[in-house]
Amino acid sequence: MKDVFFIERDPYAPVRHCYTISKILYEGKSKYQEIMVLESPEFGKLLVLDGVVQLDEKYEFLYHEYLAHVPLHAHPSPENVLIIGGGDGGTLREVLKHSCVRRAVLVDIDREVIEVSRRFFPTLSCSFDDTRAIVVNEDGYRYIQDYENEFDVVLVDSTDPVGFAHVLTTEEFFRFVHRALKEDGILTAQTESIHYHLDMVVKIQNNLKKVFPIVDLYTSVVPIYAGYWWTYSIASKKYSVRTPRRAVEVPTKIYSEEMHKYAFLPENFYRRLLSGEYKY
Ligand code: AG3
Repeated sequence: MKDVFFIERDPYAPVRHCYTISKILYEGKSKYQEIMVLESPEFGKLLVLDGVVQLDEKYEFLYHEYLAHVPLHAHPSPENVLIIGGGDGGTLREVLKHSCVRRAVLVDIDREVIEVSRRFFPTLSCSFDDTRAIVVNEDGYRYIQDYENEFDVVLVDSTDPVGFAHVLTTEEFFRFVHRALKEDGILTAQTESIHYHLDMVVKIQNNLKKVFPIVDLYTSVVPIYAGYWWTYSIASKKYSVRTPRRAVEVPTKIYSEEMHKYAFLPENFYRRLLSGEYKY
């Protein structure tokens, strides 16, 4: 049999990842985007939205564990969590590992992503039926505007900032999040890579700094995202975020108290990065 290849259409990366594919499991078009599920011999199933690989079964933990567990452990008792995007359920799965979480609301604009994930990605969508989960199919940017002093932690698990996801990186959006968070709340958003998207990272960090008193940046390496050195912007109203505030009791593959601390960039390098001194 001849090899079949899938070439990713990443909107911002200067390279194109090319995957060997053993099967196309699903191809469809929702109201918002093209959705594909591919089978790869190396990575397991891939979820592809508008030509961009969002996750693979093999390495998804490297992203979801960092996105969820860093802010959730920086908070002393997160009970009420909001996830914007994340329709595959991977972030929700990690959030609900915390027994202190009483309610996790997942707001994804695209119901079809959730349906596809339930059908093809059981290890990610496994928490949708948890009694603490509430799924809302709405625009997250719209949804959050109705809340004030409501959530302990907000997580933005969005696609790249193009099209409908772009507003989720603006100062206006961060002001809505700030209002929706309790007085000691924490926000984390996935914010692209250091290598290929540094301008974007700096812009988002500056937008956050206009709104939140404590802003920081942590990273993990995600082999399937072009740019690899992936960033998460974290903004906090009250708590410092560089060390966990609670014992790590959740089962994880990579996240630990030690990895939490090492995920943050050294202070001096972080400052150089944001000031534009780090250039290549
Ligand atoms: N959301 C962030 C994916 C960003 C991928 N971008 C890229 N490869 N250029 C992932 C959704 C998983 N819950």
